[in-house]
Amino acid sequence: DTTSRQITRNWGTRYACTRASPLVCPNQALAIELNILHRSRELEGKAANALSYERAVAIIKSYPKIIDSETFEEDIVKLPHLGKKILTKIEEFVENGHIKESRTIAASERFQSLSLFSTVYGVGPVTARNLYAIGLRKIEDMERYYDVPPDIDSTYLNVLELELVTPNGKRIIGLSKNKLPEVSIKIALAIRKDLDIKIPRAEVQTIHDVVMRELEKLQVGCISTIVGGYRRGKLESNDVDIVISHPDLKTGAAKIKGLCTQLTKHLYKQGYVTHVMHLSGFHEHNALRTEHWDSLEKALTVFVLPPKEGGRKLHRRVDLIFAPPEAYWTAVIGWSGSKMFQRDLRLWAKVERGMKFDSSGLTRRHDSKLFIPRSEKEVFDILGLEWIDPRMRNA
Ligand code: DCP
Ligand code: MG
Repeated sequence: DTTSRQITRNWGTRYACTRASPLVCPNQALAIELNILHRSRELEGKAANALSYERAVAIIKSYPKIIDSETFEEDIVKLPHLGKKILTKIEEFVENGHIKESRTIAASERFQSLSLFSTVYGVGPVTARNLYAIGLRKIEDMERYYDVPPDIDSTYLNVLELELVTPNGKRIIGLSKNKLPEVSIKIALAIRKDLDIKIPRAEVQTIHDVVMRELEKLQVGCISTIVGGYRRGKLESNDVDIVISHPDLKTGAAKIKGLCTQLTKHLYKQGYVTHVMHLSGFHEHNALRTEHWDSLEKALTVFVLPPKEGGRKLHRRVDLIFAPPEAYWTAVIGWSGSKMFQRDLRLWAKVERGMKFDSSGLTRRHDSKLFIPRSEKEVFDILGLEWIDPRMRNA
């Protein structure tokens, strides 16, 4: 079938969006070692260097055979997109079963602290390095630094009404724009233990069903796709990502406009949404995810399901992304990931096709002509790309 042909044939191509990349690859241990080098460069702010390692990891993920001394000489050294330095690291792994630099870095206090800090939602490499520089090392240090209350339900943030109720009952109203990222970090720290617990597929579906059931009360006939890692086949997710639209190309855009805020408020009133990290169209701060922020309406929320008998309620991160009908399929692709797959999709569109791709649409560069794809497959067709199944987009 298409997928197995892609796996055996396309692994050496330049763009991640032309390769089939399974969730787990035959060289997983090597990918993990190289990823440590990628992460450390990223955390240290060495963007170009980080990207070459990230690309190397992506290439390894699509290589279908075990890399040993034979396949290394046969295939890997001939890859035009792997630099000398990285080839040496791969060779070292083939010979010794590990990469010395990766082990040293993984064991270092600095890498461990920076990695830990950046697992907190809203903390990027720059903030992580700043926290380290002023002497913070552990999550507990961060909790003290950000003055996080022990109980999440006592920090209550309602971005919709722009007020924060602190544990001692103080209400801060009218938070300034540049304070919001800090509040998001506070919330993320407060619910960190919940966020560390991954979300199984069944619960992802339940959350999706609740969201769509509630949305139906506000606007009938909307359509949706669960995207993100779930769509790529991950058994457990860190958050739930849902792309929502209306199928009517004529009247749908008007129906979608403002619906994101409306739904978020509704879910909040129903007790499903407890906190809002970011709501676009309300507060345009770009501090959380600076890369490739599209122009779609979205709500990044904290969500709770009513606890099962004897269970406790778990806070989950749920992202709701609203696309106008003409941008539904590009939004579905853009939010399905992986990050590298998307990056190369944009690059492919630009370099090979003279087009601009992002979640909010597909346009021709020279005259900005907008394409209106009717399906996900059509986006691939317009871009001149072979169809890649979402479960094979784990570059
Ligand atoms: N995305 C992107 N570029 C970014 C951030 C996100 O292209 N800088 C897209 C691709 C991701 C999708 O959005 O797959 C959802 O982002 P998540 O952070 O939720 O990542 P995943 O859903 O892939 O994994 P998980 O949520 O399990 O960590
Ligand atoms: Mg996700």
